[in-house]
Amino acid sequence: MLELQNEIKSFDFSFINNLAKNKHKKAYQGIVQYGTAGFRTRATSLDHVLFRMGLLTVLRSQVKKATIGLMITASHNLEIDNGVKVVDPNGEMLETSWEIIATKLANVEDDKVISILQEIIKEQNIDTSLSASVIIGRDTRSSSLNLSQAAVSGIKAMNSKFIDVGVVTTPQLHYFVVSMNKNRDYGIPALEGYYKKISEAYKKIIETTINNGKYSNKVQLDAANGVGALAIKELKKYLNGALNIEIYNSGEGQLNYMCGADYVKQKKISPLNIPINPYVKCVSIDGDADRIVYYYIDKYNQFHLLDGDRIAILVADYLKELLQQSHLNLQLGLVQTAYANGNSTVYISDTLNIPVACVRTGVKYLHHKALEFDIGVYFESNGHGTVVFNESAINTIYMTANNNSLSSIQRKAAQTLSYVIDVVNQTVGDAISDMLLVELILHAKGWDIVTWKKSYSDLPNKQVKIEVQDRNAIITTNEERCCIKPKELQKEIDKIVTKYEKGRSFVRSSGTEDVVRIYVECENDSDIDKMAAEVSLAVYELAGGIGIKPIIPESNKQI
Ligand code: 16G
Ligand code: ZN
Repeated sequence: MLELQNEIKSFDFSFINNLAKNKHKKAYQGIVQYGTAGFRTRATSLDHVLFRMGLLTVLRSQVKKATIGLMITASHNLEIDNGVKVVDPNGEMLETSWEIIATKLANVEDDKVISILQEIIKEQNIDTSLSASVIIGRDTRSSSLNLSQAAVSGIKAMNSKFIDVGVVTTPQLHYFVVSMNKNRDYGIPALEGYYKKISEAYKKIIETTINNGKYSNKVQLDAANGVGALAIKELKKYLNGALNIEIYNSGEGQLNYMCGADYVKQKKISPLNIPINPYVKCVSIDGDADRIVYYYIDKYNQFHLLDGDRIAILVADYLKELLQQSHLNLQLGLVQTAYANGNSTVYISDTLNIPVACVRTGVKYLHHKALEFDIGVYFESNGHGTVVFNESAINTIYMTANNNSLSSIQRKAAQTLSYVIDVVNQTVGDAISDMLLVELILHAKGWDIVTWKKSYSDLPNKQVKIEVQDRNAIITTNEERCCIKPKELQKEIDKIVTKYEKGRSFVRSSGTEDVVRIYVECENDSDIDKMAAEVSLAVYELAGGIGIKPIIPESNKQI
């Protein structure tokens, strides 16, 4: 069980000042920005940022009168990078107005740290005599331990209580924050509580549904040489063979290097070190285990990706089925971003008849939108996503499951839904719990991975990035689907897309790298490279591209 260390006292600003100017002084003079996934940059530039985030989370905890989380990870980035994100009391990402505060505090000179802290206290009207608590976790990067110590140094300097949970996945840290704040209604705030909750619910569903088809419970899992490998090894102990997970890239190689969910999704190829046999179900998760994609190769050695869009559809379709069987009138909805494949959106709205919303990139936007439904499924196509159930949906499901006056079919479907609630990590996308969710659905449907893939075909698509002088030169609207600055760029994009059947393209500045990202999709595979190059060239010329100028290939040639 987690235990809080360090008792609250009043702040000693001169002590904090001393730490800021000496032990945790700025080693990096560039600007760091709290982006979609917190601060993320070279690990060597982050010590002062972590110290200051330790200070800040204590204030945040006092404002929210709740436990706040601090996760040290750079997710799918290579080992050389690191990062930190703050987790708000309900497991959400830090509130936007505090991202600005965090950025300010992270960037001021060492001797200004105290005055900024005092400014925050005053502006936010913080009662600094209140008790505070912070939960801090880290991924397996070699830089993560020192960085977590810098954060602890900040937390201790503010005399706050804290729990250092050590090496955990990002979703586990979110789970801890929520279970600490919800008085255990959500789950027991310990790793054992996490594993038990998801594995027991999973086993219950598997036991009560019959695999009457092609389903195989074998999964080859690429753990990106990250923390997910440790977590899956642990999970296996709780699953007792209910799922046969073979783990690859479990830490012997370099973190996220030619492996992991992001690599597989972007390159559309298998990762290093995973046995390639036709039709074997494979899974890649990312370095902090909050993203997941499925894939297989066919007998012609062709690679087939089942990304976040497919997972969302599989999950939403299954939930709809259970809602129908249990006669529950709950509003189910799905949330995507502009990156979702056009055919997936058409399939959801036209074939599944499930309302689908589009929001801008970044988990917080998807999560927030999904909360508008009784049951909201959200996934980015990169494999980050989950399902959120509102309180009244949860109560209705439990009541139906236990209502003996209803038919056994109705009750059983509601019972299954109640187990699904426990398999899902509602606090944030969780590769491990998402895998269990996918597996239990495939099991219930009796599907192999090929059958799953057959429901619809993706439009050919491509993502590229262009380095620009200033990524803020690109401003978008309409959930990133339309570029309003530079002014002429959208007109150019519109001209290009009309040349291609089912053509669609958008550009946006990255929230995690100094680049502009470009997405293109169209009907014909042979057009995709050309289309991507044309949009890239337009971005390069109109948005201040640097480096090598994109070349438009003749049809069918690679860029
Ligand atoms: C971050 C986001 C992810 C988004 C990605 C986009 C969170 C926790 N993570 O990893 O949702 O897809 O950024 O990156 O919000 P980009 O802005 O560089 O394209
Ligand atoms: Zn991640």
